[in-house]
Amino acid sequence: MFKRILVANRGEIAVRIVRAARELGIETVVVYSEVDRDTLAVKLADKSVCIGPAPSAQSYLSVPAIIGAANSFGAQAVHPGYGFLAENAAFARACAENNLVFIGPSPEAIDLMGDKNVARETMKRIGVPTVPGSDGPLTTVAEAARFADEVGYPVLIKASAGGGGKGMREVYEASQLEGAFTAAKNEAGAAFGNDEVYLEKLISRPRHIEIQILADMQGNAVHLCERDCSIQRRHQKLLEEAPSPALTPELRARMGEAALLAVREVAYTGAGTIEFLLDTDGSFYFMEMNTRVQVEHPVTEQITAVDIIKEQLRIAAGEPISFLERVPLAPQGHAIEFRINAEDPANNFWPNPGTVTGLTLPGGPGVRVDTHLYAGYTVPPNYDSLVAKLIVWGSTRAEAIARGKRALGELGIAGIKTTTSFHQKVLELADFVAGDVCTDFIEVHAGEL
Ligand code: MV4
Repeated sequence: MFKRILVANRGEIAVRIVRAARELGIETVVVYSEVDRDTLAVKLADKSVCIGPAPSAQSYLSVPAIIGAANSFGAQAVHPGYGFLAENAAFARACAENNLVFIGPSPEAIDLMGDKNVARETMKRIGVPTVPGSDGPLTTVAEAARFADEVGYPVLIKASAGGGGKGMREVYEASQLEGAFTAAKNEAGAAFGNDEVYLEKLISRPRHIEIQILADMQGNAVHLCERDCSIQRRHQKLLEEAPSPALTPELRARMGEAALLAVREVAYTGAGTIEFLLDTDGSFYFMEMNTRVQVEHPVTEQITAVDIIKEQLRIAAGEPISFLERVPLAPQGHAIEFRINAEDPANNFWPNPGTVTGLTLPGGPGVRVDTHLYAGYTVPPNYDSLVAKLIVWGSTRAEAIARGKRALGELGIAGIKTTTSFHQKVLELADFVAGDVCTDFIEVHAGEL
């Protein structure tokens, strides 16, 4: 096992990684930018080093600064967390070239899954269900029109370098196709430096169901059930739950097996997530694969009693998955995560950084708070607005909802506006309580939220 690792991230995930490492007897070095000098991760880590000014490009995205810090502090490995360099194959390669273990999959796996069209074609080839659409990238409007006629409108034009909703265009009839095709290519070219696009039939009112997987270097690959992440706003997840109210044990087994097919095909190691679209008729289709630990990993931890970050550290150090005797895992109870962002829901979720003048955290049975906040901490304006994750667990979904209402009521973050009140409203909606949720939930219920 590693003696010392470098944590190349900030905020709640940096705290989460420091905690998991400490419990495994691993020392941590946390890097920070000048505005993050007083963050909780810096206080909790064994060592810390300032790697640059606030702008991410000069700090958390600076490969030389991070590699340099890891080498000068004698770290054996680097944990990238999520965001920043977590899915950057060049960074993974730079770590390897500097004798540092990148805590994540191979650069090849990152590159393969980073190209959404190559990922889709790979899944098609190995028999993972994919949405009917084009065979590879679209080069001309005529080709796009042919595939659109073949699968039937409405269709979705997607950017190969996209993901997370960027560079997508919905097309409802043939007359719109040329304009949408050209716009999607221009947007993708401008945003990613790669204007390649492909086409899929539009699945209307899907659920976003993602399967968590872990794979070690001994060839063991397991899935840890699903998360339902359908409640999103502008492709930003707000609330996630596990298991999904829409899955039966049979559907869970089929989606889990599909996810493991993908894992084996790319010789994946570490923690990963395969995202699916679940149609209202129970059909599911591959959407994307994320080659990082995700923000919402705690809901999976709560229903499987697996510490995903510790498993990542064990796998990266060459150890096998530690809970194989418990596989296959069945969900135990129900968990819901509420993303608490420093944003003002009354002002179009506009960021609301500032000093936390008072902090009251909820507790009691089935309540977990993953946060880097403390009373007196100042939330900087420079980074993502996530400041806390409130995760509740209940023996049933109804108990988890009741506990969520109770815990959200206890959560007190004075000095900044947060999304707490938004979540309290969601829990009051009959459609949510009934589990009747799909990706248009926020739009459909905008008037009540
Ligand atoms: C889709 C889709 C409907 N049909 N693909 C959104 C970002 C990226 N994960 C792919 N996404 C979608 N792909 C087909 N063929 C609908 C979405 C989508 C979505 C998916 C999951 C969660 C929220 C979403 C919000 C808007 C669109």
